[in-house]
Amino acid sequence: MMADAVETLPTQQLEAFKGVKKVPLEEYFTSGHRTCQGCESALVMKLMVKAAGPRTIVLGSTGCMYVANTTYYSTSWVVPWMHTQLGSSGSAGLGTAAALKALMRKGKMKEEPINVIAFCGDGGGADMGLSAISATLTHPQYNVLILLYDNESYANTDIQASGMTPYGAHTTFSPPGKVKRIMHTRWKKNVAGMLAAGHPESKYIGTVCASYAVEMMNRVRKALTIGGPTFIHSLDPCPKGWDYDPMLSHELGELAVNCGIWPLYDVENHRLRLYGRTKALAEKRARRQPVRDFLVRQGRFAHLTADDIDYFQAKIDEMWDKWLLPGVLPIWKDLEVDNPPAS
Ligand SMILES: Cc1ncc(C[n+]2csc(CCOP(=O)(O)OP(=O)(O)O)c2C)c(N)n1
Ligand code: SF4
Ligand SMILES: [Mg+2]
Repeated sequence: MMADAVETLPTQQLEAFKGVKKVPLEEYFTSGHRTCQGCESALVMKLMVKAAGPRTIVLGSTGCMYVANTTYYSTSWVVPWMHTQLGSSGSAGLGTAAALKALMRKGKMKEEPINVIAFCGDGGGADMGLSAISATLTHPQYNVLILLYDNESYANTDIQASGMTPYGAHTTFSPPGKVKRIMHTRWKKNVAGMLAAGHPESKYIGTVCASYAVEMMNRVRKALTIGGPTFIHSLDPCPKGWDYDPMLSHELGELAVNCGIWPLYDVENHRLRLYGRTKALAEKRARRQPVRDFLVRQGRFAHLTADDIDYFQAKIDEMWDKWLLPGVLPIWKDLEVDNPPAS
């Protein structure tokens, strides 16, 4: 018996930009927003929609990228844009893709491939809205990209710790004190790896960093072209929450990749591929930078002692030396086999 084929709509065929000179000048996220100087998440919005092009609908959950981009009847979005509740980017994205499909099927809209991108912050996506994103990734019949912009805190409400806040960071929920120096002791959640491991219906899951802008845009183009439900996780330096001079945003993104704390990879049609600087590190063509170089540039880690930094480095080394898929899957390599029962 043949299984019913999943009915999907065609996607836009967006070829990779072959170098920065091939990137179009048109902007679909323009000036007039009110994000902080040096806000990398604003750059992510700009590059994301530049990569997607004009026939795109963007949805976004509450957070800096909602509040600062749509203030008092003004907006920097040139494409259609809609706000959705904190925690709802998955549902809003899936609902929009389903609605477009139904309208086209009923002849109420011209049939054409329209990109649907739903973005969320780490609070809205990696914590509160994880279940809705997971549900979306189980529906292969809808074309929707979820982009999680990760500034490692609930930034818009004044930098509360999220599941994505790194070990030891000073947030308004974890201020270092005289009695207890490290208030935030959890290692960052591994969202892209978790989603890739658990969602066989998704044909694209990847990580990006806007310091590598063309590579980042090409991941967005790839996800939209492959279609179905897809997911991209972006690490975004945030001058306010990470407490550094805004001119360092680009450098901090590079440092996060080069010290191995933020591995760049694609899981495309279930095949894992490291790319860019991460590939060079894994192939030992480049050396991992000490995480100290990344930490000392940020006020949120100013209270860390040399021992704390050693601990941080040891945890990163563990990601690369002990994980089954280095930097991707936090299951340790040494396979334990239960002793068979004595017969
Ligand atoms: C259900 C709900 N709880 C709390 C809030 C208050 N709130 C608005 S934005 C925000 C922070 C969201 O953090 P994140 O998703 O990481 O986005 P960021 O602000 O960092 O860009 C919070 C807690 C809300 N809007 N809705
Ligand atoms: S707090 Fe951070 S994420 Fe929010 S607008 Fe400022 S720099 Fe951007
Ligand atoms: Mg956030």
